[in-house]
Amino acid sequence: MSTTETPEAAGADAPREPRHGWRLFSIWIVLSVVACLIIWFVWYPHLPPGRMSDSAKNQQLDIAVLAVSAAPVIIGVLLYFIYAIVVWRAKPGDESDGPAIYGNTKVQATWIIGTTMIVLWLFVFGAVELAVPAGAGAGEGPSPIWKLTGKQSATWTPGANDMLQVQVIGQQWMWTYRYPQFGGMESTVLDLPVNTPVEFHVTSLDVIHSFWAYTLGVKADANPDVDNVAYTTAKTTGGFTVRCSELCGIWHGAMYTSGTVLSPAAFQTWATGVQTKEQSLGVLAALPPYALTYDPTVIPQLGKNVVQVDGITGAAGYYYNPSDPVTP
Ligand SMILES: [Cu+2]
Repeated sequence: MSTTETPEAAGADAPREPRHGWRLFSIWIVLSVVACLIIWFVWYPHLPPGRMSDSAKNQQLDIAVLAVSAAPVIIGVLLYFIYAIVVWRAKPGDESDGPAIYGNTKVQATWIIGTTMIVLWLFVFGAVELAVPAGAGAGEGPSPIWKLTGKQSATWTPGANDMLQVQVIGQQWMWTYRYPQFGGMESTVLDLPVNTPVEFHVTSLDVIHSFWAYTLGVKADANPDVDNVAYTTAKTTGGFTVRCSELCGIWHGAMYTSGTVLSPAAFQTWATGVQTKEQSLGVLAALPPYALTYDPTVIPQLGKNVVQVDGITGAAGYYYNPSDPVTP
């Protein structure tokens, strides 16, 4: 406006102010719909952690749903920002203040209702997605609230819907997997049967680690003296990697192992094969009895050897008392 005009005159002459709210809303709804469609149909199938297990599949769904929930919010913020810069930019030489804004009931109500709905939606969706898929592949501690359905059994046979129990033992800097249903045999690879409910019992022998079989969508803290339970059901066969996800010392980055999801029959062949081999080599007899946690400093076999080899007790980090009963 020129300096000679009064604001009233300018208002009378100027074209009617466009309906910014409706403009913004129309652009926002179009962009949001397009973004959500792209997220859902193009991005979602490629999102981590993939669909190798039921828990992985659920996590992929969660990420996709959260992305679809967040996109309209992000678009709304950026759109308003860009619109304000372009449309409401101050004219060159205009040093005046903008009109003062006082309480706007519409804006306030929209803000409170909108944010409340978003928070409630995230709460409900998050709670359901944690509870329904049996803890969503996360460690639930020694007594899980959300249990995966499956039959508890001392042995495991294919097709019987037996829950497979696998103990995951972390130590600096390796993972060991112990299968109590196969004589307590130990393996450095994590083989699992497909379409079988698996109950992981995660623990550690020394410092804190974290068992992260990321394409299986499983992540559970491995703490000494703690039995941390996590569930999953692998849905497709193939290889996967396990990493440690808790800084646990200088070789933390090298603390990873591999695993394979096999057909139930192939898994049984593998597991019984390892069991037989470890039995004949005397490995099973040398291992401590299967337990939910271990204190490596008081494993009798270990202590006994130290005593025999070194002729000492209470040294080298072991406090095994040689008069304690030894049950190999
Ligand atoms: Cu570690």
